[in-house]
Order: sequence, then structure tokens, then C-alpha cells
Amino acid sequence: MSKELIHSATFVKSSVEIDKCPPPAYPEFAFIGRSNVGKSSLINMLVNKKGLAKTSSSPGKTQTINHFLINEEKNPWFLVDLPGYGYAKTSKTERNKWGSFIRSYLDKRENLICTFVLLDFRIPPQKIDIEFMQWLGEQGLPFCIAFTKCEKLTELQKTIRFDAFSTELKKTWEELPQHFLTAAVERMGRVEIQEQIAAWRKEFANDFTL
Ligand SMILES: Nc1nc2c(ncn2[C@@H]2O[C@H](COP(=O)(O)OP(=O)(O)O)[C@@H](O)[C@H]2O)c(=O)[nH]1
Ligand SMILES: [Mg+2]
Repeated sequence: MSKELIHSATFVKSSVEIDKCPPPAYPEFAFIGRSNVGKSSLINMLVNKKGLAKTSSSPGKTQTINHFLINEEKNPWFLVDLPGYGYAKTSKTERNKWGSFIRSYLDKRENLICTFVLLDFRIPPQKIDIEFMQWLGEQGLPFCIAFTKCEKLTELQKTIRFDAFSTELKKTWEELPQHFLTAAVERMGRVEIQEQIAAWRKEFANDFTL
């Protein structure tokens, strides 16, 4: 059995303004994706706490940046739940507002180590996701991919879907960005993501000796 890497998780605050976010005192890992992609479910699964990040049946509501403090006792880090994008019912103005809010957060947040971009593995590559990852790439912002809801696919479907994403992403990137296959209920991908975060956490530890 693998060692548990997340010992505690507490909600810090929800922020609607960037300068109201908690001070950038700890390494930070952000989670982002289209509304309904399974972000709250993945976060709750990762930290083993049902209801920490609210799962909602009416997507597109949360437009706040939510900070959670992980492992408060030792080697703390922030897990950040960013507002979902691309909800069909939001107006163009709302989407632009979202865009500039989140983009400036990602661009300016100095303690941000990596952003996990969540992609629903049940559906083919979507323009909005590809464009968002391209933007991250252009800004030089590190990101990796977490495919969600993977338990819904057969092995063959997984191969086909993976090839589709691979083809799409290789138009921009020489290598496929680092990626994880996840499923919330099955807790698929949990150990892999936790270990990756722990490794980065260690790698950047010296930048946070305050
Ligand atoms: N089949 C399946 N459904 C999931 C999974 N994760 C989330 N969902 C469902 O997808 C919907 C949206 O989940 P939620 O976590 O609230 O998504 P968010 O809007 O991205 O935070 C809910 O109905 C969840 O039950 C998963 O791994 N597998
Ligand atoms: Mg959510």
C-alpha cells in the first residue's frame, strides 16, 4: 500500500478579487476545466474529503477562486479550485470577464507551480480546452492534464480517445504534456497525482523557506 501524501485539507477562502487571495506563502497547484468536467469531484477524491470542494448539479455558478490548505502541519501547499470555463449558458461578456480574471491570476500568481487542466475523457477534444492550453503554453505557464470520468470508457475507447487528444495536442507540442487518467469514484489517478505534486513540492521547497 502506498503512503498517504495528503494528511489534511482545510478550506481557506473564496476570493472574487485577485488581491484578496491568501498571500503566496506556499507552493500552489491549481485545478481548472470546463464546468461539469468533474473538478470538484477530483479535488474531493484527491484530498479524501467528501464535500470539501462543492460538487454541484447546476454548473457555472462558482466564479470564485477557492484556496485550500493541504498538510498544514508539515510542508503545506495550496490547492486552488479555479472557476470553470465554457458553460454554454453564460454570456459572452461573462466569459470575457472570466477570461481576464483567471488569466491574470494564472499569469501573476508567483507561487503557482503547476496547473492541472481537466479534460472530460468521454468527449472528443474541444476547441475551448485546446485554446486554453495553447494560451498557457504561450505564457510559459506549466500545466499538466487530468482526463476525467475515465471509468466510463472501455479499453478500446480509451485508446481511440487518447489518440485523438494526442493528435490534437501534437499540433502544438512536440511531446504530449504530462497527463493522468482519473475517475473520481474509483479513485483512479489519485496516487499518481499525489506523488507528482509531492515531487514538485520537494523540487520547489527551497523557494519557500520564509
Ligand atoms: N462517471 C463519472 N462522473 C463523474 C466523475 N467525476 C464527476 N462526475 C460527475 O460529473 C458531474 C460534475 O461533477 P463536478 O465535480 O461537480 O464538476 P465541476 O463542475 O467540474 O466541479 C457530476 O454529476 C459528477 O457526479 C467521474 O469520475 N466519473
Ligand atoms: Mg465544481
